[in-house]
Parts: sequence; structure tokens; C-alpha cells
Amino acid sequence: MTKIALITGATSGIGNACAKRLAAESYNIIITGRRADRLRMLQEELENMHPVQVLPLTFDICDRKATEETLLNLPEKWKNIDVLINNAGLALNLNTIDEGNLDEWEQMIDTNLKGLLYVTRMVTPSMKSLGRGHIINIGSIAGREVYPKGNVYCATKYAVDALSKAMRIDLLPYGIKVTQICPGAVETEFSQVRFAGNKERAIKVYEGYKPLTGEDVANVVAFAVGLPAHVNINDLLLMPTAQATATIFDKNI
Ligand code: NDP
Ligand code: 8X3
Repeated sequence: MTKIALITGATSGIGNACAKRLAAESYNIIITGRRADRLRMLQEELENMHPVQVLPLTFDICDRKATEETLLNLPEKWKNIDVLINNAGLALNLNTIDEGNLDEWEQMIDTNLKGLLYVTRMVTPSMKSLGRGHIINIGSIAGREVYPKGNVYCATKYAVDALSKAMRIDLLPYGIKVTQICPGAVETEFSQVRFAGNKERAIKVYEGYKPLTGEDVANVVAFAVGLPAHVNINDLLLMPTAQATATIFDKNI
């Protein structure tokens, strides 16, 4: 039977690459994000390239009511989700704790932490009743090490680490796997979002070395979901070869 994967944040970067990779593996895919035009284009691309079905769902994961309503009212044939990829997330700015912007802090917490919880809460009951499922949480090196001016973003990713461990314990009796994948630097729209569209500043983040791509992360996700039922990757830190820690890079500049 064709498996179903739900990917949050499929309009860009890692989520977009995961949608393409899992469609190539013949998953039917639920793609989500706030940008409806991008979701429509991705649906068309995937359905043209592969014999799969794609359900685009446009909603903001910070909006609890919209998230609940959308996921509670999934069409019948999309209800039994096999793989949930909690990917949607963002960093906003870099500031010391005394200078941080409260709106930016709230948006990071609402998206990376509360949004992930809202989605997980809606999807796990059906996994539990089926006695199977796989949740992939996209954490970060920022959830392993705190770096200067990363405070709140790092805190949200430390929270994803804690929640991944907690989910694994709570869902253990139901055969549901929980995998946390923590990338280092991945060249996506992440830094453009972090620096509010300042492309020059965003490009600098990836200068002088070869960062990961969304496809690199998607390949690891596909490997993790393709493992036999009795095998799980609990936690995986994936770095560009040129990156040793959150802040130490081998750059040729
Ligand atoms: P992108 O900015 O390229 O993609 C982020 C995705 O998240 C977009 O599809 C965006 O969709 C979605 N998103 C953001 N906010 C919301 C929201 N409120 N509601 C619904 N969807 C939302 O960044 P990445 O692909 O790099 O980021 C994906 C994940 O990977 C994030 O959790 C990030 O923290 C993590 N990560 C990234 C790393 C990197 O270096 N790039 C390294 C480690 C982890 P839309 O705007 O259409 O809503
Ligand atoms: C994204 C990577 O180092 O910018 O999570 O926090 S980093």
C-alpha cells in the first residue's frame, strides 16, 4: 500500500527537497506551508514527475485553530499518515539577549516549538491507532551548541531535542519511531529569512566552503525512513565537512 508523508515547510529548502525525494520513493505527500502558489507549483511538479498524489495544505503552523481544523479535516484517504516530517521553522536575526526583539522571539517560539507541537498533536493519534508511524524532527546544530547571539533560536532547537526524546518515550508502546536530524549549515532560504531579505548578508553565511544542500538532508531523511521496522536512528548530527562546530568553519576567504 502506498505510504503517506506529511512535510511541514515544503515551500522551500529542506522541506521542499524532502518532498521531492519522498515522491521519488513513491510516497503520496501532504505538503504544507504559508505560500499557496509555491505549494501548487510543487504539487504540479511532483505529480507530473512521479505516479504519486500530492495534497497541498496552506496554513500557518503558528495558528493553532487553523492547524487543528486543517489536520482534523483531512480527506479520509489522507488520514493515515505514515511519516511526519516536522521541518517548518525559522531563525530571525542575531542579537544579544539584552537587545533582542520580542516579536522575533515570539515568532521563533511560536513556529519552531508551538507549531511543531500543534502538528504533532494532530497527527500522532492516528499513528497510535495504526500501531506504526515515523516522526522526523528537524533539529539543528543550534540545539546542540549555543552560539553568540543565537539565544532564542538555539533555545527552540534545544526544545526540539527535548521533545524528540520525550516523544520517543511516550510513543514507544505504539511502534512509532522518532528520529531527530540535526543539520549544520544548509544553504536554503534560511539566512535570507534570518536577515530579513538582506541577500548580501545571507550569501556571506555560505561563502568560502561547501555547505549542505536541502537534498543532502533529504537523502538522510529518506535513508532513515527506509530502514526496516525494527531499526531506528534516534538522533543524527549532519555537518558540512568544512564545519566542525556551530561557529568553527574551514573557510577559504
Ligand atoms: P527555509 O527558509 O528554506 O524553509 C523554511 C520552511 O518553513 C518554508 O517552507 C516555510 O514556508 C516554512 N515555515 C516557516 N514558518 C512557517 C509557519 N509559520 N507556518 C508554516 N510554515 C512555515 O529554511 P530551511 O529549509 O533551511 O529550514 C527548514 C528547517 O531546518 C527549519 O526548522 C530550520 O530551523 C532547520 N535547520 C536549518 C538549517 C540551515 O542551515 N538552513 C540548519 C539546521 C536546521 P512558508 O514560508 O511558505 O510558510
Ligand atoms: C541553522 C543552523 O547554525 O545558523 O539551524 O543555527 S545555525
